[in-house]
Amino acid sequence: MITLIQNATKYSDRIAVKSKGVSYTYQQLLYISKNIAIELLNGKSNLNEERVAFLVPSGFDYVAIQWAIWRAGGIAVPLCDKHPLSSIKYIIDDTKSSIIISSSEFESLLSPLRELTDVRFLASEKFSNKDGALPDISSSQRAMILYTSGTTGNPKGVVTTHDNIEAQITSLTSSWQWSKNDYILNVLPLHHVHGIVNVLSCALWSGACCQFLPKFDADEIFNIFCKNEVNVFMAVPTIYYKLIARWNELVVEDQKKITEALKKFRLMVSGSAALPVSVMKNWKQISGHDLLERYGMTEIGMAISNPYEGERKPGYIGQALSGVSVRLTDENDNQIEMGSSGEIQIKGENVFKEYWDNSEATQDAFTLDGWFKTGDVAVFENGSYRILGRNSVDIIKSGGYKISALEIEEILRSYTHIKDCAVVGIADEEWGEIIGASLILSSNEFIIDDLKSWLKDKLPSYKLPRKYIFQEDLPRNVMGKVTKNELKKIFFDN
Ligand code: MCA
Ligand code: AMP
Repeated sequence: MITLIQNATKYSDRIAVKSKGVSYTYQQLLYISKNIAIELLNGKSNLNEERVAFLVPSGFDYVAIQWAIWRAGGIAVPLCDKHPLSSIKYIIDDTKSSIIISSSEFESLLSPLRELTDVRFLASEKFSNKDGALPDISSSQRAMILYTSGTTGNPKGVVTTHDNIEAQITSLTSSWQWSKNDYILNVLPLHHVHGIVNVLSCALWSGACCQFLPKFDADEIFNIFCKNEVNVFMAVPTIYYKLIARWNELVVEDQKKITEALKKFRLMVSGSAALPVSVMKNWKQISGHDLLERYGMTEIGMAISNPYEGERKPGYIGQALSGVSVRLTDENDNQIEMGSSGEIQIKGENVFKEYWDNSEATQDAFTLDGWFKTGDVAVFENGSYRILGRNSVDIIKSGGYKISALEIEEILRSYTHIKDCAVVGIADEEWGEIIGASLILSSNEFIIDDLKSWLKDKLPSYKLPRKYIFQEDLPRNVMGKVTKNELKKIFFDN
């Protein structure tokens, strides 16, 4: 049984979702998702974990399709509308999706995929009312695959079961005191845990309302806030940075109106990347709120959080969430002494089941006694965890997105005039990090604008390098390995 969906029957007349100015009740969500589920089943009694990829804008259709896939026994594979076709095709091939659902605006983007045999293509606008029975779904069944960048090779599919997702939801709804009277604005992309679990699913679990804004727009967000309906907001630090910058540009009268609305909020959360202390302070001045910073990862949902009640310490991520076990370890996976720094390792029902079709990566991700190795390094001091960095310089966090330097390097090296390259994250106030690429050219016919337009078909906008330098050779150690920390300094000085 999928408790999230079962729960909805308790709230039938309440508003579940608002999108494009239309309100949908829980009853409508249940009715429409059932119709779609029956269409997906197409005469079968259960999809039995078939993968269903879907590309629709964030809004009611997204939620109805996600629930329909779950109700039909499928695994939901949300695609990202910012991805070029090559990234989308990679996910569809990797998951061996048997059904692709898309809305009309993505029809032409996806049209080259129509040559794939054994895949049913469905248009999200064309679902009709159908009668039929839905299968019983076991909560241990696989529910979702989200793609995440790693330190090796291509992005990996993170598989969570309904039990995993439920554990992630209940830990947050209890810790942050969600209730049916809450109303959240969802401005986050819906192919990551932050937007899917922390915002959408926690709201629907609680009988609350989730309003969608498909494209980030600071003015539009402030307009919605000033209607005094929204009382919970969650975003990445870059979004708070952008909201602060926009607020500072407004006339005093508009600033006051926004501040008055924000002061009435119940909760404002920041996560997915380190929250700069300056952003926390500036937002407090504007909104009166101490942002609640928490720490999570695609593989584990949320693990550590500042308290809902009690002091939210700037620069700290807080304490273990309920139901989540956290420890810090040395390089041999031994728990370290209090006050020393070590890798964050996690255990609990919240932790994912496996990397899709990649048992080797799954095995490598866990210790022998079953702890998930996050790769993040932290220290526990004065009752709170503080993140110090990551084990790998090859992981970049930009705008809240996790990006693999190696993935970008591999693509750059396949460009005609590039002999070698190295990619690093460069510290940036607004984006957390921006992507820097050092290029070693193999010919003087290289034109940077040609490279930039070539890359647009290969990478989503958030993975594009923003700074380029050109070198005769990359900085290397005696073993010949590129010294990325040195390269970071070179970018910094340029
Ligand atoms: C876009 N631009 C950038 C970047 N992205 N510049 C530098 N670095 C970047 N990463 C530039 C574009 O080129 C463009 O420039 C301008 O910014 C606007 O681009 P656009 O694509 O329209 O960006 P946006 O819509 O304003 O997006 C910014 C954003 C977005 C809203 C902060 O990045 C976002 O939604 N981030 C959230 C990601 C997220 O949810 N992560 C959670 C995953 P020009 O105007 O010059 O052309 S982590 C997770 O789920 C775990 C579990 C967790 O802990 O939460
Ligand atoms: P993702 O794999 O996209 O889910 O990103 C997870 C990563 O985001 C974590 O491994 C951390 O490196 C980073 N992260 C998430 N929340 C925070 C936070 N509050 N402070 C610092 N880093 C964070």
